[in-house]
Amino acid sequence: MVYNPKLVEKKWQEYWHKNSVHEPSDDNSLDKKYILSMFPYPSGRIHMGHVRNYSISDAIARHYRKLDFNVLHPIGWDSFGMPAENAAIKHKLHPKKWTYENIDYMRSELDSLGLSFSKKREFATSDELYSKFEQSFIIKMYEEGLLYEKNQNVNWCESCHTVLANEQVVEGCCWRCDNEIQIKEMPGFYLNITRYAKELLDDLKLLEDGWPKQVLTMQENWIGESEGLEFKLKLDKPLGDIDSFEVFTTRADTIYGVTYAAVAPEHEIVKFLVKNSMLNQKSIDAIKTMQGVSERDRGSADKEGVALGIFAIHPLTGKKIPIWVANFVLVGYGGGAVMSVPAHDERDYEFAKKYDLPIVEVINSKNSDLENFAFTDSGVLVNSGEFDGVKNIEAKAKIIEHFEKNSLGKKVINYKLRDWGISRQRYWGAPLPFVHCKSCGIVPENEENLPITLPEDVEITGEGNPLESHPTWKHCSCPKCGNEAIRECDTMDTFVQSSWYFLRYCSINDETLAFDKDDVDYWMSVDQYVGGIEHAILHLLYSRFFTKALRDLGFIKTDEPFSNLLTQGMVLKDGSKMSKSKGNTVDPDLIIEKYGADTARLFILFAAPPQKELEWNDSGVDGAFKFIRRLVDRSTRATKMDKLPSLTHNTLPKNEQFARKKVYEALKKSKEIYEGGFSFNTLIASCMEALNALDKQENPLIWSEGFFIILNILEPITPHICWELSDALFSLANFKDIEILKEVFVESDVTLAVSINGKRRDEITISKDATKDEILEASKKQCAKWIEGKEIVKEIYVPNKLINIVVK
Ligand code: ANZ
Ligand code: ZN
Repeated sequence: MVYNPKLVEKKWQEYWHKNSVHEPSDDNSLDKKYILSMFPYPSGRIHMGHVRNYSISDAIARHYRKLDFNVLHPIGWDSFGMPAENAAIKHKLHPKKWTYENIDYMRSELDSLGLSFSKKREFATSDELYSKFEQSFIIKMYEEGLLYEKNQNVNWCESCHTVLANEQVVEGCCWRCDNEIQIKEMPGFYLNITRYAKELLDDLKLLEDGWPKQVLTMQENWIGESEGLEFKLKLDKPLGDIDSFEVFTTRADTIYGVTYAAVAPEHEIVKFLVKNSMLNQKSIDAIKTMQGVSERDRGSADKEGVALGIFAIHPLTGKKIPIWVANFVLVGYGGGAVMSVPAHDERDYEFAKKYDLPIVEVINSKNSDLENFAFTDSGVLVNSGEFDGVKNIEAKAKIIEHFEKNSLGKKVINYKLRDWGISRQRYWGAPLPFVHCKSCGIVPENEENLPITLPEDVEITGEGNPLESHPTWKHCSCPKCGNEAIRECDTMDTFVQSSWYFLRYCSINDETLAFDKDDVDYWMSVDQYVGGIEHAILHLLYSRFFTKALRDLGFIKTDEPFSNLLTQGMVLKDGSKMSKSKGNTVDPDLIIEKYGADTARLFILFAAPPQKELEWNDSGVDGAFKFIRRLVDRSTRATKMDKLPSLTHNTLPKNEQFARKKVYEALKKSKEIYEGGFSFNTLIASCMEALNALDKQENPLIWSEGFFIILNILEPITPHICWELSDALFSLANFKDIEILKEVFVESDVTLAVSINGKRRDEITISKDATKDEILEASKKQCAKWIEGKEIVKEIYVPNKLINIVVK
């Protein structure tokens, strides 16, 4: 039999498609599994990372179908985003045309891999229908105060005329034109993700068993909860209406060590001083420079500051402390100001040394060396009034209590998480469904006008927002008062679309509803999500937020979208990540053309555990192909039958028992790996061992059974050839759960070590049922040459272990 993957694969892909083999049932009483891989961005062609991602999720989906679950394994396209506009600029292609042509091409590539997607549910997020539902959610969120508009500092590229995401700023410059970015205050829409900070953090516990520890930790740190004291520092002389400012400290125990206060460059006090000409030009310039640095870069920059010439009153000692502006104080955290304790905080210490500010020790330790370092460990309080002598951990609680009792401040919990800015000055995105009216302000569009669609006649130059410069698009009438109004020209961040696509899959492309409530109830949450670790914070956090928000708006009941998460490792070649820019990519199409999809899938799943990096290896691909060819070749040695042959294990010859054991070991593994770890590589290795053991067998029944089971195990991995061979040998009766035969694993013989005078000489293998006398007899026979001519003094037998014969 020759192996011709092209013929076989095309045949079965057509068969699956024609017979809707992979479409889930709409019977919502069946046990379900929702298996999802992160949907692709239609960049043009699939790459090996896609092959890996979808081979993993496909194997899992096929496995659960075999166990009779109702399986949903959908696919769609994350199709809004900047590359489409860049293609428009570079190749003069319309983003829409570029995107949908890419989708068509990539769909055919995915088809050629034989992936068992539930295709009736496919959609692209740039479809107008998808925007319609998304815009309606966004309006509901706006009405609930979950979405709001505000002015905030953003990264701005003057030459590209657009806001950039933090990820698009490379060393302070625009990733596209290399122009230095500016920090600019601009209006934008923000989703109130911080309202969910606590729940997002607490619910990570629900994911402990299903998500990689690393991802949980990254989310925990990103949300960044910290408990501390919030209080007001009074100014010694008020500045207009400002008579105090708020600070937040996690170290209330160090309060007596405060020697100065520091505010953010954007703080209202600074604004007041500038506005009222209370600072000299040099100070103003220095503050401007600080403001021009992005928050992320401020953390690593040298400590910079300016004395403001004003003072605050220490809340416990009543002493005057100078107020500085410092570059490391962030405006959006706590009150945007800090009480500075140089003796016990590294940043404050560095700053105090630089500007010659006093350093007062309040936590005592033999190990401290305040001449050279801040002391940040624990100890006992000194110079701290009534709290002297108290251990600092206890003092923290006591001082907070003191503040609360005297109404000076309160215990609070702060989060690092910021609200999610979703406005993008881009064309190829979902329009934000709002208008700006002179008399009514921001007004959401009427539901019946949705979707607000993009105009197709645009000129995309890379300069400015094409929606802004379109001659007519933005002019509209106010949904509230009917007067002339201007449409919001920003579009939504594409992460908004990927925050709920998994809900849309639950119903089949409904024209009137985003999704059916009952369907979502049935399918959610996703039982197994598969995707790259690079989404650990962005997409995986946004989706958790969106799910909770939609739940609270009454659309769904789900608390967490993804019960289990597998983060697949990268595909490398020559030690570095496969990427176009490095020129080390391997084109999946060429591999499929040369070897077939089954080989590509087998190699990808065999080369490494799915969570680990995978090094591309041409000879490994060749090896995978040869294994399949061998499988095809050996299939002739099995007898055609439509169920497992019945064999009586303990009457079979030893070698046949051994071969059966290898086959059933692989079967056992095939059940175990899906329960945890997904180590396809070890499963495939077990199949290879089983085939090796079968190779030495003559009995066609042993072959039939072995083949029946191996094809069953490999179907999720190399589906085409397994369907082909199964069809020929077993009439497709094969792909269901197979019971593990226990008797195959029962050992009928034991092996025992035999010693003479305590020295190990040999071993015997004997039936488990042998008596002590039979065992001793066999031992003496086997070790005759050490016993001959000697007198046996003693015979020792330790059951299941050893025999010792003492001679003289
Ligand atoms: C005094 C102090 C003494 C502090 C000490 C630390 C050690 P988390 O919440 O863990 O990040 N802080 C407060 N608001 C800030 C802001 N807007 N920008 C920059 N830093 C700010 O840490 C909170 C600590 O970071 C606070 O506790 C404050 O410094 C500083 F020995 O107050 B601490
Ligand atoms: Zn109006």
